[in-house]
Amino acid sequence: MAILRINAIKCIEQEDTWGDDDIYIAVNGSSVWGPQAMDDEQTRPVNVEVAFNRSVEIMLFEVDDADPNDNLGQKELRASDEGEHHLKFTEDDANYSLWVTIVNTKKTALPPMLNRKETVARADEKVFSSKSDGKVASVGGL
Ligand SMILES: [Ca+2]
Ligand SMILES: [Ca+2]
Ligand SMILES: [Ca+2]
Repeated sequence: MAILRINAIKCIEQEDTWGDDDIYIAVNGSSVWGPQAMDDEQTRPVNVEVAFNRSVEIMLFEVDDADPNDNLGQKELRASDEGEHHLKFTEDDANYSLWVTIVNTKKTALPPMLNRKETVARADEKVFSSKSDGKVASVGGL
């Protein structure tokens, strides 16, 4: 399993001609943030986390009353895409940036101390086995 962490959103250029955009973020088909008013050059913290399995789809929408909501684009990330990503949403002549982080929970499931102990134990094993190999070799040499 992995976690998608949506850190922040920035509007470089909004979609609506008049007034602020009303932006919401959908992950795997469900709205997870917004709608929030966004103006040109405005950045907002998002701080939303969504758990997923193999892949995750992120979509950005701009809410309109009179006509259907505008789809500003969609991005897909996989559980293996660990780390930070800068996603661009530029459909409908809009320009938005999203900063997200993918965390693979399989690799971070063990506490750091436990990981360190395991590494030390493996290193000791190597030293021991190479020593015994040496003994066997010297015995064989005699
Ligand atoms: Ca619109
Ligand atoms: Ca609108
Ligand atoms: Ca529209």
